[in-house]
Amino acid sequence: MNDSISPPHTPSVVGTTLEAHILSGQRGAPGATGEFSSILNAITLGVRIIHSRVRAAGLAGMLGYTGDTNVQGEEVQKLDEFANDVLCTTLERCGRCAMVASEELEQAKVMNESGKYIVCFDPLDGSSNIDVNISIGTIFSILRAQSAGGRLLEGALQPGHKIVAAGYAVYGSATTLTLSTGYGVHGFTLDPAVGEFFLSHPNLKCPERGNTYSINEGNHVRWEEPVRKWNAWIKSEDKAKGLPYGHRYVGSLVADAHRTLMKGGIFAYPADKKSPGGKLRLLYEANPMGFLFEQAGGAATNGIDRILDIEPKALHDRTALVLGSKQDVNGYREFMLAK
Ligand code: P6P
Repeated sequence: MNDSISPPHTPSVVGTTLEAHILSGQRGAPGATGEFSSILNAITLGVRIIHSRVRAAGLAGMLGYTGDTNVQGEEVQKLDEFANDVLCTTLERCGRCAMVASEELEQAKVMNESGKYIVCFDPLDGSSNIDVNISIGTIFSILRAQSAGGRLLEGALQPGHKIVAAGYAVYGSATTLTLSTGYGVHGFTLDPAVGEFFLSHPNLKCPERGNTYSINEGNHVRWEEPVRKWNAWIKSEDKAKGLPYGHRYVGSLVADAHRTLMKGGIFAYPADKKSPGGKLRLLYEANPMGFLFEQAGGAATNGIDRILDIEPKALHDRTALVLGSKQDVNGYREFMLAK
């Protein structure tokens, strides 16, 4: 794909749609068959359908629990199920998707064995916030399907550095889509009157350093000593070092990550006594966010190691996750390595 993913910005009565942005990346890509664009369009159609249902959830009686539980052992809210079904359907119908892996599916789902791409997604992240009208979202990543003779040689269990595209939607005061296809990060905002995403934040960059930290302080008693020392440091008074940082925590990864990407600072969900392997999912949350933060000039680790280098062992692996400005993520890492 060419370097300038977005067409040159010329003032126009019509903004740059997501489709035009994707196609501009497509144009000039050697051997581009449009499969990639078709997959991205299937995902964004799914996001627009989920958007409409999330907006009307209160009226549509979609709030509340189905009474089922997902592979994570969490009660599945109706909207989780709906969002998962929508994305599986739009990706199956586009006919170009080899396989999907979802936080809501115990196993990966083979779709079109001749497809070139695999899509991993968390269909509705932050679902515990649905009933209280706090921002929730959809997180996805796209990997290449290595297949020979129609058999998928390599499934979704690929390290994050193999991701070719990733993004997340935030269903908040506006519905936004933050996307990277490997050439920087670009933000789109849905115009609900038109049903189109328009480029609103080209070339998003995560500041080198921020002044906000985001962590669930309610887990303090469960943290290991290095995390507690970092936490005490970031709240200490030291004007010369720009301390203390302000604290923000929504409890919805897409919201906390989006704010951190836009304004800088650090988000951390460390492993703790309750979640010794970490709480967040490697394939559906950490990897796509790690790809996006690195594309925006930020960093993503498990506290010490680069998230995108972690070799997944199983579809529902969990991990500690630290996202944010390079300086802030490196500062956290120094506490984790200190003897
Ligand atoms: P806690 C939401 O359930 C989620 O998976 C992420 O979106 C969010 O960052 C995290 O869990 C919040 O977890 O334990 O702070 O409520």
